[in-house]
Amino acid sequence: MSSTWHILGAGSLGSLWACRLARAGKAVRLILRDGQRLQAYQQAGGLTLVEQDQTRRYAIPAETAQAQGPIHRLLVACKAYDAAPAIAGVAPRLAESAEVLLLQNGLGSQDEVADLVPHARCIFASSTEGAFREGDWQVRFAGHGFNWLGDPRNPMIPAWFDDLHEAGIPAEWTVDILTRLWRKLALNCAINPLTVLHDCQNGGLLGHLGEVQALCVELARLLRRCGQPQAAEGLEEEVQRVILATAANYSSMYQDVHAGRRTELHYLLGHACRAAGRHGLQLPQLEHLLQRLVENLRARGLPCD
Ligand code: NAD
Ligand code: KPL
Repeated sequence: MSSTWHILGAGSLGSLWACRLARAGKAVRLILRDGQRLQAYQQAGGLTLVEQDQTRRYAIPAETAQAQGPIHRLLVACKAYDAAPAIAGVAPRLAESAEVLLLQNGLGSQDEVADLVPHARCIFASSTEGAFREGDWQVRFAGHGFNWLGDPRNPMIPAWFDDLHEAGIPAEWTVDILTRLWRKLALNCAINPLTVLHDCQNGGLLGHLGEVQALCVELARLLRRCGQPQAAEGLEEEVQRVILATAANYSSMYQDVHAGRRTELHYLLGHACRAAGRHGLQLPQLEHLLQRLVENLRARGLPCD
């Protein structure tokens, strides 16, 4: 079986993973959107990683989804709303025993992907690392963090897991990946939409702690109803800790909105509200938050799904 890492989505996180794996001598191939992007990439001569004051270019080979050859190991690093359409483009190339690592934030996109490639093993990741694009094919490693990986259907650690340590990618295998993803989703639901609505940095929410607290109460009820009691434990305290620790930062949703980009709302607050609906749970604060956010995005001319 080939040990090449195919990377679908050469944006911020995909480039960060690609450069670190390539730097460690692992075989990496980027899968780019189309021939035009491939040509632009080839002209740039590779991906550039900026880390503190060090800048280095990696001439990682690239192709489009239409290239020939089986894919055994695929890292999907698109936004949550792009993951399923992107995987549909490479699905015919996925080998029978392929492993697909999904880096998307939130919940819902992982199941959309798994439904499209039932023969592949889908591994979910929850990442607290931070990276952003400084320009085309150039990414800055902005925040050290951690990656939890797991497969809700199979607790066996993948054979390639040590590649991550060798590449300096901090990661741990967990059998509770869904708990991790639900917890992060709850944190994002309690913080991100309010930063958009109040037009503030995370620390600005210290002036709206009543609203934050009411959301945390409902989110904890939802987590317990969804069979995630551990993810509900001490949620409000952690939300307050994150607000304080990231007081000077703008949330990822705030940054998306202010850059005129589509948000991942559907896989965050949208997912929470749909899950509540399925369980017949009334969560008026969360519902109202979703409604206000949708109106806000619509008024800005941004997609609200
Ligand atoms: P990004 O927008 O920087 O990169 C996504 C890339 O996927 C883009 O280059 C886009 O062109 C590409 N893409 C989309 N559809 C494609 C297709 N069909 N074929 C090939 N390429 C395609 O996004 P990102 O910031 O790297 O985020 C990726 C995921 O990781 C998101 O779910 C995000 O929430 C999560 N995440 C990001 C960070 C971070 O710091 N950037 C941290 C934690 C989690
Ligand atoms: O993950 C975040 C984000 O901005 O997306 C934090 C900092 C936790 C805020 O929800």
